[in-house]
This record gives sequence, C-alpha cells and structure tokens, in this order.
Amino acid sequence: MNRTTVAPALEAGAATSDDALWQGAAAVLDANWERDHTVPSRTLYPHHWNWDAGFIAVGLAHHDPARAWADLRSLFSAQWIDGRVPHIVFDPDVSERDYFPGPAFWDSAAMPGRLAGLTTGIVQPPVHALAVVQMWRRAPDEVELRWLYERLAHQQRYLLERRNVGGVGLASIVHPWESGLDNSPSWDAVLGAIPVDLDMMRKYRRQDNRVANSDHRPTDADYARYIAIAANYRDGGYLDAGLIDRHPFLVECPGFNAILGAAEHSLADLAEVVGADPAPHRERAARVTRTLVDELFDPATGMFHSRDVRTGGLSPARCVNGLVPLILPDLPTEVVDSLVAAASSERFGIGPLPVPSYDRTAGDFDRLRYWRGPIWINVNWLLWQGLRAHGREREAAVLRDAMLTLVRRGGYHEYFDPVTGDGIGSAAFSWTAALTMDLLTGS
Ligand code: 2M8
Repeated sequence: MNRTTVAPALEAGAATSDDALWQGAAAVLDANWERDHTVPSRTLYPHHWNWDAGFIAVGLAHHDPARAWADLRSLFSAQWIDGRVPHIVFDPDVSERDYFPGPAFWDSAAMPGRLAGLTTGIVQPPVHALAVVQMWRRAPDEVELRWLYERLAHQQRYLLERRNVGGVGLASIVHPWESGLDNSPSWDAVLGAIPVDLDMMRKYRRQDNRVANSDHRPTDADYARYIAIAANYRDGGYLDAGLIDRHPFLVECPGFNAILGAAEHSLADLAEVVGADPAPHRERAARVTRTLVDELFDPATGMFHSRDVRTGGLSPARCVNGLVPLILPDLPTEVVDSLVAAASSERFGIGPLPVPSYDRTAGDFDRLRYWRGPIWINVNWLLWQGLRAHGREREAAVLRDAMLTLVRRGGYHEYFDPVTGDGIGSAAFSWTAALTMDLLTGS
C-alpha cells in the first residue's frame, strides 16, 4: 500500500483538541450506559458483551469509576456455576427481534449450569482482570475488588481446565465468536471443513445486515456455519467433556490464550491486594507463555498462529491475534523482537495507521469486511500495552499517535478502513471511546 496516500486524509481531523476528544468519548460512554452496564453500540449491539465490558471499564475507570465497577459486577453476576462468563448477557427489555441470535436461540434458561440472567453459553477473551488492575490503581474499591477477584479466578480455572481440550495447557475456543475476531481468516481452514446449510438460514433472520452494511459483515455462508456450530454446542448442554469427539470447531487462538496468560499476571497483582497467594497465578502465567511459544509460535513467519485442535495443523494466515502475545511480560526477548518486526513490516506496519486485523499483503486482504482487514482499536490497544511492557517505547509512541489520529479524524467508530483511515461500522462505539480516554492519559 502507498502510505503517502493515507497521511493527507488523516490530517483533516488533526485540529480536534485533546479536550474535545475526551469530551466526545465521555458523551459516547454516557449515551451507551444502560441501567447497570454499557452497550457496545445502540444500533448493532443492544446487550451486554463480555470482552467489550473489560475494555469499556478501562475507559470508565478514568471517566466514572463507580460505573466501571458496576459494569463488571453486572457482567460477572451472570457467571455460570462452572466459571464461564457468557459472551453476551441479554437485556430482557430488548426485543428478540433486535439481535440475532438472541436468548431464544441460546436457550440458556433451560441449562442447569446457568445461575442468573439470560445469556449465551459461549465465552470471550478474559480481558477483565487487566481492566481491574487499572480500576484498582485509579479508583480502589475493596469490596468490589474482593467480590470480583474470586469470580475472575473462577473464570481462569474454567478456561484453563475445562477448555484444555487439546491437553497441552491452552484453552480451546469452541466458536469463532469466542475469539472476539469473528470472521478472521484464522478460522478459514477449520470452517472450510464444516458443511454450509444455507437452508437453515431461511429459518432465521439476520439482524446485523439490516442495521449494518452487508459488505462489511460476515457472509451468509459464514453465518450459517456460526449458527450450526453454536447449535451443536447448545444441543450438548454447553458441556465441555468429550468435545473432541463431537464438536467441529476447536481452536487454540494465540490472542485468546495470551489474554488468558496476561490475566494470570493481573490476578497475581490483585491477589497481593486481597491477601491471597499470588504464586499460583504467576506459575500459571509462566506455563501459558511457555506453552504458547512451544505450540503456536512459528519461527518461519515470526509470529503466532491459531491451531486446529482436531487436526493439529497451524493456520497459515497471519492475523492480528498472532501479534497479541506481545502483552505477555515474560515472553522471551527473541520472540518479542520477532513480533515487533512483524508488526512493523509491510504486512501490518505500525504508523501512520495502526495495525490492521489481517496481513495487508495477503491476496484476500479485505478493507471492509469486519475482522478480515479493518483496523480495530481494542487489539491495537493491547499491542500498545505489550510494546510498553517490553520497553519498546518508540514503537509504542508511534502506535498511540496513530490510534489517536485515527479517532480524531474518523470519530469513535467500531473499526476503520486500513487504507484511507475512514471510520466504518457503528459510529458511536463504546470500546473505541473508552480506550481513546486511556490513550489520552498515556498511562
Ligand atoms: C462482534 O461480534 C458479535 C458477536 O459476538 C457480532 O458480530 O454480532 C465482534 O466484533 C466482537 O469482538 C464484539 O465483542 C461484538 C460486540 O462489540 O461484536
């Protein structure tokens, strides 16, 4: 891509002051607050989403810490008995028609493992402990911390034990939605082996394509597979025992597992505050880091790749989740160097734009379609955290400027065109606003 074509367009919004940017972000978070939680966006996502809540809490910790604590309390109140934290907690006041697949499809009310609320039965990356460390630093609340600490630790146990489907000590995701990177090319090889039943989609009505541009969203074929995989997991009672013999999608995602490892580091810090033993958390974190490097790092590409647990094959696709392990503080130096080189190469290229969700040089790089090319602020924020954790201050500063420039010019969009920097998707997106606040404080 010709970088020089990007820069003039980005300059157009350079006049927005930091103060105005902050106020705009606060207005998005205020407008998206609903009783006891923040919705990702009023138009497309009218419920409470799992990893969104973690990123949002990072911003709320600056803007309205009581709401940050309340948001996570409300999410974790829907934690299941086995420790899983559902990927969506449905708002009972929102009509079934306003989001598909909604509570009727997931049927969680019929599941013995569910404790409260109408929810899905799948999870998302456990970013919440990372957020709680920041909330504690800015606005400590001991009662809330103690309440959350137990539940955060329970979430980790669920993921590290019950989801250790491959047996090597990494968590498997059972659905692309669990990664947060829904239609990433990371899953193409696995999904390709699952038959598409487009007839099934006639039974349902996708709501996303009515609200958002269908050129941006996953295709109908993708969606048919998503629904089939979710139905299979649901019909097995959302149980994890024996998945290897009966579930078509089992993947070890490097982004998900890196967040899982980083969460153990955060829990070690929080354990010290609540008087618990931090050592087991640090040991688990070290184990996840080691296993990730041994199992999912490919020295030939210099980055991490997702693995199909059923076949043992690594996905050849170079996607942003393969850079996310940078957030692990105990990553070996040569792996850090290699990830920073990959993130700085023409495939991803930190600056003048942030890192796209997929390799720019890939033949199927798609500027518009969701996680197949566009830039997302949340994963870039994770990379920014990682660069700083490894003392890569120069690259971190370039990435921070690139993110702020993008939002200054394009607004608090859900994602951004990786060629022009234009904002696309939902225009008032909560995690973009929240993380902008964190970037503005620079801490
Ligand atoms: C997107 O995913 C949802 C399903 O969970 C969807 O497409 O309907 C993803 O970007 C995901 O990462 C995010 O958590 C969710 C809500 O913002 O939207």
